[in-house]
Amino acid sequence: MTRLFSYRTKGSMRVFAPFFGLLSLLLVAACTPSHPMSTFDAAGPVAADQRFLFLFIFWVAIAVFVVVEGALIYTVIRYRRRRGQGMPEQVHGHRPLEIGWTIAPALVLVVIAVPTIMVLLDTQTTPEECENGDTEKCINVEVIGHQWWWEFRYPDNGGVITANELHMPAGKKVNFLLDSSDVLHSFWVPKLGGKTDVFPGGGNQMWLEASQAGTFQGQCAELCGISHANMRFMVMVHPTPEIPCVAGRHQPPLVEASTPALQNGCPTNTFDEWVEEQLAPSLPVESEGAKRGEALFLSKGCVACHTIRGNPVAAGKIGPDLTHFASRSTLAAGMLENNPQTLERWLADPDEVKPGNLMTRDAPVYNGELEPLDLADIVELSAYLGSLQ
Ligand code: HEC
Ligand SMILES: [Cu+2]
Repeated sequence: MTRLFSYRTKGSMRVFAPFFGLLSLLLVAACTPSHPMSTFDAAGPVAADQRFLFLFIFWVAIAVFVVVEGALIYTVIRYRRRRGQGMPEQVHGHRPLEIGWTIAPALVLVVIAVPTIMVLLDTQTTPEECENGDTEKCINVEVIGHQWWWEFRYPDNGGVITANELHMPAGKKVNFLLDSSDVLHSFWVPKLGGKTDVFPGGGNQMWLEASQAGTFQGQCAELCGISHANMRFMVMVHPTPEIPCVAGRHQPPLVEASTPALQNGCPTNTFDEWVEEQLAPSLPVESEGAKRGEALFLSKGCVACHTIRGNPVAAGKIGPDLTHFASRSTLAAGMLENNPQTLERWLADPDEVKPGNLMTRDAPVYNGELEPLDLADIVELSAYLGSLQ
């Protein structure tokens, strides 16, 4: 008897083991402690409204499922064929039922439509404060998608231009004017709100507000070419007196170490201080190595694509603005933490970091039109760019 029992258990285990394995794999996949891309971890009113809509519709759908499946199962059992039964009565049409199952789904749709339209109207239109130019309550930021990096311009803040790091104050609305320099992209910061397409020619708009200070991860959400998956960005939400940094809440998604600008994943200065720093011209270059790097930046063709304000020759618009490059925490649209080692790695072979990037394709030192950079060039260029605080 015991033998038979244990034999049986083994047999059924053999059948079920793969299912249990798969189930536990799925469960383990749910354990992401930092979940930087989770739309359920809403950190602002837009994300919270959208999460509410998702959950609301989810539960309405569950209710519909239970009622429909319940009716189905009840009918199948109650009216099943019984022994000795002849052909059941044949009927055609049933007006009250038909009216019922037309009105009921329409009501369900109305119940879903009302909150959906309310949230849509609220999140898809430019907030009044932004249209009035009330910069105490709302700032405008122009977002320009490029293959495969992001440009951010701050017309309400003296015209600051940065790349790959979006800065915003906590607790204030930020209205985004979306434009693309090449193909379709999509602007997405999962914890702050849903994605919006970015068209060449512009025209799309969305707003977000962060109710926590800290760092959030953004990502292009529209397949835009070979390095689409590497088109990320960081959102730095600066603390305010009302919304200070909360220690330990944020795990910086892309930056491991703390930098002077970032402690425990939270910006150390206020948004206005950051703007002031960005508006200031870069400090004059001091060390010999950095000076040689500055000369290389001109002679190696970098100036054709990169702007460094204060340097009249460096006014290129094709690549990211590098004016205060050293103040940025990440490099190459969130691919690497920004430090001298990673910068040298990027300059030695950008394609190794970011396959297909347009700097490798078009910059003369990488595409063979000019002598490639040697190790000394790379170290000096890195010293120069690293001095652009
Ligand atoms: C043909 C235009 C072009 C030239 C010339 C060029 N770059 Fe770039 N550069 C780019 C583009 C485009 C990117 C963005 C790449 C990406 O992230 O996909 C970039 C990115 C960078 C970045 C990273 C910026 C950031 O914010 O992440 C640095 C640093 C940089 N380039 C330095 C240089 C240096 C130094 C030279 C000269 C040796 C140079 N570039 C020449 C187009 C160019
Ligand atoms: Cu993309």
